[in-house]
Amino acid sequence: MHSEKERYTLTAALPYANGPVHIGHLAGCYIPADIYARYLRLRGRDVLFVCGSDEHGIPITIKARQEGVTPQQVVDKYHKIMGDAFRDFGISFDIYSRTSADVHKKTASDFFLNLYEKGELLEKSSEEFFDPEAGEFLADRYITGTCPNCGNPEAYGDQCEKCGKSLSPDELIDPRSKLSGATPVKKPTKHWYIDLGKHQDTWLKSWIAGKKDEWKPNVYGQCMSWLGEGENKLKPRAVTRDLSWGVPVPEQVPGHEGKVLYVWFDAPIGYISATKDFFERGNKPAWVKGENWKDYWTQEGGSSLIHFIGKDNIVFHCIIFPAMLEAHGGLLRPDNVPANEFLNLEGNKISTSRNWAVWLHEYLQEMPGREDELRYVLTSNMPETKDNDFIWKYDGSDSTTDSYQAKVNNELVNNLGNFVQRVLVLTQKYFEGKVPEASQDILGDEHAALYARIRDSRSQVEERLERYEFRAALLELMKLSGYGNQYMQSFEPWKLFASDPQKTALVLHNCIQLTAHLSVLLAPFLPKTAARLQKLLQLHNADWNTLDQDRILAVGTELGAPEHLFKRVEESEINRQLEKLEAARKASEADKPAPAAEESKAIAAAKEEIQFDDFARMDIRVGTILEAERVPKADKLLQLKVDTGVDVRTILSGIAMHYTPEQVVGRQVCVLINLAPRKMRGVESAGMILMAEDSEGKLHFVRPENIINNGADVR
Ligand code: B3M
Ligand code: ZN
Repeated sequence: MHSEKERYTLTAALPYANGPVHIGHLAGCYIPADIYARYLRLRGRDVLFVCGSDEHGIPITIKARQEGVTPQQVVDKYHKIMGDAFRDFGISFDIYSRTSADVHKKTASDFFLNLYEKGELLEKSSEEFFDPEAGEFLADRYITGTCPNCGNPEAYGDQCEKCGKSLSPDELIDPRSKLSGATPVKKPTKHWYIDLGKHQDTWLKSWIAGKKDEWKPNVYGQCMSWLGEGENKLKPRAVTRDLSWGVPVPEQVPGHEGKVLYVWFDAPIGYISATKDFFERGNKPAWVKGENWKDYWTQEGGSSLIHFIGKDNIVFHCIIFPAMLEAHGGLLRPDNVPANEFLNLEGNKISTSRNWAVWLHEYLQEMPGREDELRYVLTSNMPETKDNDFIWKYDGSDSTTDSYQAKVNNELVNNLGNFVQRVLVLTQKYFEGKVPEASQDILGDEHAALYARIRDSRSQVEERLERYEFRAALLELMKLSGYGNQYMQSFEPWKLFASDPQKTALVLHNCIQLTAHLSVLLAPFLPKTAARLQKLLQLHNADWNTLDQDRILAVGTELGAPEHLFKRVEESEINRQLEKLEAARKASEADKPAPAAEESKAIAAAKEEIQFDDFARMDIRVGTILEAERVPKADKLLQLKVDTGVDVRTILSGIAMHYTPEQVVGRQVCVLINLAPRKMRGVESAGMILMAEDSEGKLHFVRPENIINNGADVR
């Protein structure tokens, strides 16, 4: 999507320091940014990844009033909580700075002065609401009154939270100041504005139009919707406010008294100040090759600027901040802004006020050691192209295959963890834990196929990462792990060893090499797991070039003692999380009407009686779907590779109208394995997956209540 550059300035949105961070923040921008940063570093690119707390703005002062403390105390508290949570989840910022830092105040103030002196700012007077008792101008949020729409007596000057209507303070009936309770009066005041319309005409619109094929469609579309013509052209936008909490308007500017920079003016400059802060601290990691902030922000520095944000911040990063940078002169414009959509939680919008959230600092305490698990679940469900839902529990139903529980148990434990564990155990058992000797010739084509597959997966992962398709990249990697399981299963080294130790050596050798490749490919996504795995493999200082070799580990390398990379998540852990949400739901009155009762269905009459022997002739086993793909020209069929415990086999199943291939991989199912094979569409299908059909004709998998060993008998 972009030309390959050497230098990158990566930013992740500066979170407001008025509360802790939750899973929506993580999935929306911090995880994608971190995956990308880690990937680029592994590739040896010059990367600076910056973030920090956004510590100005009305939400902070409101929080301070609620808690009876100063704004500084509020931001100190949350700056620490957020910074710690990011660190614990392995979000590898090169700096986590803050906008109350001196370096930021100076940078933002100088930035404003630069624009002011260049004549880039318009000065305008307007009438704003003022509290005559407190002697302060009032932000819309500081004015309450009765909603003209629903009669709520506690509506805010910008919105009624009861009926959701957007308001202006003028519309409130009987408006009052939150500071003193006095009736606000209008008072003239002067502010500075950035002339967005001028930028739109001279370069902004054509610049954005040129990003049509490069930026995500949702981002490009939203930008274009702001850039109308005539009446709908961008209007001048105020960049100052009459407040005391914020970066003061510089003293050189006449009329600066009592005025601060608008929070959305100072916050994005925070990315630049964070960069300065980083260089001032002076402990530069090897991947940061530049010498000072200019290398990452000026046009001469030649860096590629990428903003990672959520969709609600698009206009600020794609229109307003670029206009500010342009007005300043000499600075970069963003190359890309891969904004994500929103993550919902259990079917509802994440809400701080209703406590409908999974808070990171709580998760860390309640599910310790499971940071990579959450990273995995959030990445594989990342709201890249549409809003997505986070669900805790796997109840066996279709709608819960993407749940936390299913993802951890069926994908991390059963696929990746299981493969690694088997590789280590068998190497220990047959070859004293050392990478066994491998002679090329015994396996012929099959041997080459494994390495070709590894190379192909690597280039797929790369391609997806370069295009910010993090879900797809992760899926590719998990498919490679599934392939590893299947490869091993097809040779059954635990049986093979007795008759052919040499071939067993080769099979295990190859599985170990595949594991080594996985350990590197995994590193951007699951950094802690990758580090643990590399330690077990004695793989030191691996980077992306390590993947150039087919055989990463030398024969004779001693592997660590087998361990489980992932722990199965227990019912009780999940229930605890659900109970917390239930409590939050009860605490907030905003209850939804109960869903309509299901219609009764026509149930088929019973079939004729049979004897137990008739039933006993059927050999039904529990198996796991390892791979799935659509069958060309057959709408209804999925071609599955299933590990039945007895073997790995191909089964065609008529479920393609109900499930996508991605949805079924990793699932446990029940399989009739002694059904006579049948050829369909030129493929032989050996067995049948058991499904239940509901009243709407939808198919559901029949499967054990808990994940159990493959090959278990169903009777
Ligand atoms: N603090 C809004 C947010 O947290 C804002 C982002 C600033 S990025 C410069 O969604
Ligand atoms: Zn209302």
